[in-house]
Amino acid sequence: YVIKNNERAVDMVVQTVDRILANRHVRVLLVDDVTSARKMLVDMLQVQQFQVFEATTGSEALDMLVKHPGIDLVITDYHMPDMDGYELTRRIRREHTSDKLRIIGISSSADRLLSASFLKAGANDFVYRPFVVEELQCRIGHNIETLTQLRQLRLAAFSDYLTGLRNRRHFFDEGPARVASCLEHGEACSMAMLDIDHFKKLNDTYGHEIGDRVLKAVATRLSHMIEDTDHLLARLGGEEFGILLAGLDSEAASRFCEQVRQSIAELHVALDDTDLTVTASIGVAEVGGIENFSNYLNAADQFLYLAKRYGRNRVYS
Ligand code: GH3
Ligand code: MG
Ligand code: MG
Ligand code: MG
Repeated sequence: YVIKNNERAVDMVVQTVDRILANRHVRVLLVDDVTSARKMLVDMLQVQQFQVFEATTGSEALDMLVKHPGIDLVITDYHMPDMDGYELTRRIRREHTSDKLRIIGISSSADRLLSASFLKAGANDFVYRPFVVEELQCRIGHNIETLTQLRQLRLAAFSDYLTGLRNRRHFFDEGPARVASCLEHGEACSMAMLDIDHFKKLNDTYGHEIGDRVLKAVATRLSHMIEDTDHLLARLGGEEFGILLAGLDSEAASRFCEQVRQSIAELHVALDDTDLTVTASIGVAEVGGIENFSNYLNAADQFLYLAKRYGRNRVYS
């Protein structure tokens, strides 16, 4: 019985230590015009290993958020000389939604309506001074936990489960802005669509599990090839992948895709008794004009169809 209790105590210590270690990645901006009040909170947050940033006014806080884009949590006082805590909260919320940045209001005012006003302005939580340290720590902890969960959900929603690549949703979410940015800067941009050749046959011959392994190997190879570039890669579905080639005109994009094609043809997926190889066909279309994003993908798909028709294992543009 005693041993059991000890185990539980050890578990709790381990959990607390894990949580505090995780805090080292959390950036907190503390906004308060009173130095002593700020100092007390800074000490508390630093003991918990948070990365702490400080601002003495609302405008300084807004500047900080621009300078340090990774801030996760803002803790702001209500009474401040240039702009009050509500106004700061409202202004932060114009740029930062609550799934990306949490805000906790704090005040020593006796006005009991303050908390509702803060929450209405967009704060996630509010605490009156003098506060119980443990309560504030819990509220901070819950806000960080919510943020982490939202991030995990967002990541899962935009990732392909099998390959770990970005998925179709991400491609369509992110792609149009990338195209627009290329065109704005007077750069070219191309769309490539890649499809593994005779994949159904591979599945039929070796089974779905081996098929999955091949898909993962192709995905890994593709993501290595676009590493350190501005290209956007996603698994669009099945054995089809999309690559938005930022800055590349049709000719340069075709050259790049030719390297991709060769690299996939050189891939060996080890089975028990043999090595498996695959080939892929790629359609490439330069993007431009006022067409919408799915039209670009359709254009690439039409070239892909021709690449298949002319014998597969080739790039067609
Ligand atoms: P083509 O050369 O013309 O592209 O022929 P194909 O056989 O590759 O094309 P088809 O579209 O007929 O077949 C695609 C196959 O991909 C059918 C489907 O079973 C398989 N597939 C789709 N998603 C997955 C997956 O997640 N895992 C596995 N193992 N197979 C998948
Ligand atoms: Mg104040
Ligand atoms: Mg296909
Ligand atoms: Mg195919």
